[in-house]
Amino acid sequence: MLEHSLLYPLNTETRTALKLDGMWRFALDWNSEGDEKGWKDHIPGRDTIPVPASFQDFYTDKRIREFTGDMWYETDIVVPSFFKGSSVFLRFGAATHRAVVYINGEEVTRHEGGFLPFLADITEKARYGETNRIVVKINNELNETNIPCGLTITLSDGRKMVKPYFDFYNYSGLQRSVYLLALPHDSIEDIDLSYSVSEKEAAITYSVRTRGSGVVALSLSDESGREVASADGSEGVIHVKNPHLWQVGNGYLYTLKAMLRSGSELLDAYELPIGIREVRIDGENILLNGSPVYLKGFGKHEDSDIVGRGFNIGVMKRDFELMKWIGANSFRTSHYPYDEEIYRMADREGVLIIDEVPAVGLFESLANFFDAGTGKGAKSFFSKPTIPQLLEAHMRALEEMIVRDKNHPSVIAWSLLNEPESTDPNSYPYFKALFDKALELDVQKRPRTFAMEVNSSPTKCKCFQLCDFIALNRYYGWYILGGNEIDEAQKRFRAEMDEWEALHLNKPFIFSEYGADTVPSEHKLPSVMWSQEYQVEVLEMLHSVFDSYSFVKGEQVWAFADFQTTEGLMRVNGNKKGIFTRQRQPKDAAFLLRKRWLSLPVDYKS
Ligand code: BDP
Repeated sequence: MLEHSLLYPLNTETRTALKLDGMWRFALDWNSEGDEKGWKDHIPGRDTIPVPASFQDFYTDKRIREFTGDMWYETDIVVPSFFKGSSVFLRFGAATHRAVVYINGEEVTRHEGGFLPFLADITEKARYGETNRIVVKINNELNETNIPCGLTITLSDGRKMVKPYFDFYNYSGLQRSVYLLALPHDSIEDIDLSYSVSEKEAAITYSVRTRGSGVVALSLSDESGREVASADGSEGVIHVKNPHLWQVGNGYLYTLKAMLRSGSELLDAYELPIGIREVRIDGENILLNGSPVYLKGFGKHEDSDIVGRGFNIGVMKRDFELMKWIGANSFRTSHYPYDEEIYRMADREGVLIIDEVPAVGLFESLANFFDAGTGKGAKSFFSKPTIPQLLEAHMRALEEMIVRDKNHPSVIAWSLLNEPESTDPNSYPYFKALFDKALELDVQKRPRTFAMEVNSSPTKCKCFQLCDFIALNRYYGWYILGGNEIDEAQKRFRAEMDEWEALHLNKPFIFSEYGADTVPSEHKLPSVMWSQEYQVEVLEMLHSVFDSYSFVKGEQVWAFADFQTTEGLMRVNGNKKGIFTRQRQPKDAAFLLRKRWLSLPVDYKS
């Protein structure tokens, strides 16, 4: 069990959540001297930087943008005197990739993993009614003992540099909000919910974990604020007559208020927006409330101009508007769990999420996205001596993700890895441990999968049997037989699909990635690779293949928008497979997808 509660920070009758976002002091530790020189007490220099944001894209000096190593953040906060008597925490939405937190020069916590929240308990160390100095040391190096995987090399001038085994820029820093929290000592720590629904009645099985003393009471209200059910005790079942179900495109939310009481005294109160819905796989179908759904949507990134991977509330809103416009109903949080606000928005909008743990780059290659397709990178990744340590970090991230995200109705499935070397004979035990863990942790028993690259074929992949549904990343017409060979690509693709069909897996398949790089300025008739015309042609070809196989139950094109990657021969200032530009304007392919997706029924192929 995780040390602290990961409930989303809220203000309630009993809780205070203060956002500490804004300009923080900032220093890069070029000579790795911060520890020795006591930067935990005060960092040098006068530079300031926004939180939340990636640090990289503000600066005009390339050495700063590419900085690899320790970076230090500092801010001074007054901890209100009325917080005394509460349990007081700092809550970091994410610190990429690892952090050590100090208050008034004393270490309060450290955390490994750059995409999930963690808390620092400062109850004992905070000075109430006085100014407190918060210093955070963040390190953004990549290695093979933490996810995502990569290398950190040292250049001849002594500077460090990352070599990601993955295709997105190593944005880092305090990329999500930081909160100061005051919680009651007797408090609600976690809530688990599972649903069984019919049109007439829903049964919500609940369990509330608490800290300290008190008795639990629950109240459920509908969107108009009317109480529809209540319950007492930390475990039980709530029945709702004629429930308003949470549906695709119609994210109806009830509010579950959990209270902890001692006699007439309210010790703690927490409000959780919940959607009453059931997700299940039945044969080749993905069922939501018993009805089949065909997934239409995207693989995405948290990525935008200037703030990089920093949470950007305006970009979030625009992305959801574009998803509605184009007729999408789903996305995968490739290749890491996103900011919590994004799930809350998906809950309200009725958008389905495949939630992915940051396990990318489990395939040794300096350009995983390319070598993976050719098989060149296959070096028996799962036989490395670092594997036990990596698995530990992976399992912990998986636990943090499930604990954080399990109550979002939008989350319908877990993706446990992206494009790992699942052809390695040693991969199976590693995968099995993850699949078992996800099932054990999630009371809703959501379907599990991993996104498979092209080597993970029916004959070579050692792990696909573990998946509840199969998620394929396929680049026929791009990495495989592009341009004038597009017809060959189609034949090769159909041959692969025939092989999958012959296995009679009786499981749904989705395409979790497919697409082609497209530079928005390029137009050419007849088409050439990289032009807008070619992107449209590739998508049309691939869709015709999807449409020929009844067990294909979803398509999530790569990618929603163009995004930043490490520079290199394969990338034109980033990955250009976006259906939208990085500024969120449509390429021609967006109109093709809009036409297709608005006309495909939700239960297409059922
Ligand atoms: C896949 C990866 C994704 C890449 C994409 C690509 O899962 O991260 O960005 O291919 O090559 O290999 O565009």
